[in-house]
Amino acid sequence: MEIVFITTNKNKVKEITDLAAAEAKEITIEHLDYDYPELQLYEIESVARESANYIREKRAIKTPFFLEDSGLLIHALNGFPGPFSAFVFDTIGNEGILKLMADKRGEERKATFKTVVAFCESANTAPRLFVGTAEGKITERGRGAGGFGYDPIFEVEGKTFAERSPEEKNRLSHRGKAFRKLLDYLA
Ligand code: ITT
Repeated sequence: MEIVFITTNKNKVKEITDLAAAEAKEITIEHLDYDYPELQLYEIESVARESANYIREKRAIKTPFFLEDSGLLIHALNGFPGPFSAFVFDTIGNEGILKLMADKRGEERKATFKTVVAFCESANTAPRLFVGTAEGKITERGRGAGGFGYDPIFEVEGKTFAERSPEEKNRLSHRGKAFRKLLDYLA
């Protein structure tokens, strides 16, 4: 089975193709670098669903396809940056987040990384959503050279995602969990 993964983010493509190669040999991921207009909605689920609806209404893209929207939700900041994670990363970046968190200690540094995969079997079927979350905390400073985006400041079980191998990150990550739910559904 061949599925199209729509994203502009090459790091996501690498993680998803690694996962599919390791866990679902019968599935081939075909990457489509299509920059759909991403709506600024207040829930990551809504962003993923409406992006998939936009694409299926265009009817220009082969099915089945999926896309995903991810975001970092910092508990002490009431879920910020959440659905605005891409804009915040491009504007204030990890250094800006660390500054916002400067007076936060212990439990106050808790955060959730979330991925919502939206899968469309055909242009006529509504997107089906698969959610994956990773619970962690915001570090005091960036650590590690792997991964991408917020990985150096997001710590799970003692290490940041940027300090982990790609396999370890995929085992623990929001994206790994959401994508494995899609694989279970397809199986
Ligand atoms: P597409 O929408 O084209 O898929 P994007 O990079 O815009 O690509 P998102 O909106 O889902 O993707 O990402 C929101 C932000 O969160 C963006 O700055 C990413 O770099 C970052 N991000 C997403 N997944 C991440 C991960 O696993 N680890 C660290 N940062 C991540």
